[in-house]
Amino acid sequence: MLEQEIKSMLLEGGAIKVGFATKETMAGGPPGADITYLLPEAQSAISFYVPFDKEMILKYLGKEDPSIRGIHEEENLEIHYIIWRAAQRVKHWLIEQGYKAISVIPNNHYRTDIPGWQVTLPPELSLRYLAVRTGVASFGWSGNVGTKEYGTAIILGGIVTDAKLEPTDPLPDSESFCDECKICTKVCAYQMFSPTEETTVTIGGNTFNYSKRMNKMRCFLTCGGSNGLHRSGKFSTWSPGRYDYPENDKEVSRLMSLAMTSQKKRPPIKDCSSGYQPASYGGNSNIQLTCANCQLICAGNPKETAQRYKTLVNSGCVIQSEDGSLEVFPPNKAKEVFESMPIKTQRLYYKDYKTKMKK
Ligand code: B12
Ligand code: SF4
Ligand code: SF4
Repeated sequence: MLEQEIKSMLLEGGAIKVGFATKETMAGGPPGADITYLLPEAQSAISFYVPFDKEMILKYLGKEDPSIRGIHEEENLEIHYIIWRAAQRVKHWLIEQGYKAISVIPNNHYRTDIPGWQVTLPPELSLRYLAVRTGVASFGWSGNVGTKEYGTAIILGGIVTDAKLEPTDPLPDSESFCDECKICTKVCAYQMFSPTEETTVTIGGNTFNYSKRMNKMRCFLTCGGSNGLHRSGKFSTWSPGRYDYPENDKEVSRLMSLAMTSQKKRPPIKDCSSGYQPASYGGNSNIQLTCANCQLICAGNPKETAQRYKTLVNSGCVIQSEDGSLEVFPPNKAKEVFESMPIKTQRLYYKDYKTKMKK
């Protein structure tokens, strides 16, 4: 059976769970659910995931040591390679069997044919929609998908093919890991997703809910590394940026041009990993991972999630030294160290963009 062969290959390649969708089970959803965008002849799609290491998550959230950021980044990139290699193996095998197949590039790849794609970030195929419709995972409030075993700390893979595969069902509500504790909303420095408002999508006759995206550029600013300080001032991501919280879309836009320009003038973060260059931006932009808090905070069970939250809020704030290396201090000490830096250096990480806007 095709499905069995595919499943075995993916599990052997590092996947934990595998599911299947068809054109029919993905029908009627948002454009991101269209499996024929990547392959017009597509009849089916395959979903799978690979989890993060649980011990590393605690070290990363707790900023146990400045070297952890680089180690996490390398783990993240390695998981993406595992996914890509597993997907490519299945793709090649399907082609050898006489089918057409395409592997979904797992991240940072958008539909650049859509005007304004740089802000709306439309996926070629939404791996989250595919995962929830196939029952590989279910939606968490954050919009990340996950399972009771791993929470949302999983990375997704996918393949589309013209082979006709038997679809699998979405997980029943009783199997959902998300109890809507909303801890994920408390750890996003710039509140990319709403703590109260919901988005509902219907895919293949099934309805799925997750939080409304407020403005994706809020994540771009924080997860992209321009800003790190949480609006509470009590902890930061791994980014040394310290900009005030943008209250509205206008402030987000202003901060986008200002903070991203300053970020380019900072030394690259100096640790064991130098980041990566996503193809959608023509390889001109180097990303070093500094956040993923909303994804990594959720362990899939309330006890471990609470432990991760406590670890993160007590993890301190990051400051960058002149040579690019990062140091971690308690929040008040970090402020003191920052304010003792030359004004020229401070301006790489903070500017009063709000007062300037009002004038
Ligand atoms: C675009 C994108 C982003 C964007 C926007 C995220 C979003 N929309 O929620 C940004 C840069 C902000 C982002 C951030 C992150 N991402 Co990201 N990202 C993606 C990407 C490419 C697509 C996301 C997606 O499914 N969008 C569709 C839906 C979910 O978004 P939506 O805005 O609600 O869609 C609405 C409309 O836009 C419209 N719509 C939907 N699709 C389309 C398509 C078109 C063409 C149009 C016009 C409209 C449209 O309909 C929806 C309902 O109104 C995927 C890779 C992939 N190919 O799937 C990774 C992915 C979702 N990212 C991932 C991760 C891990 C992250 C981060 C944690 C960052 C990090 N350090 O890794 C954060 C998490 C933020 C969060 N809480 O959601 C993982 C998530 C894993 C998981 N467990 O869920 C993915 C699946 C990558 C992977 N291979 O695992 N991401
Ligand atoms: S932290 Fe996890 S369980 Fe809690 S609301 Fe967010 S996604 Fe759901
Ligand atoms: S990755 Fe970080 S900045 Fe982006 S939505 Fe999640 S918590 Fe917010």
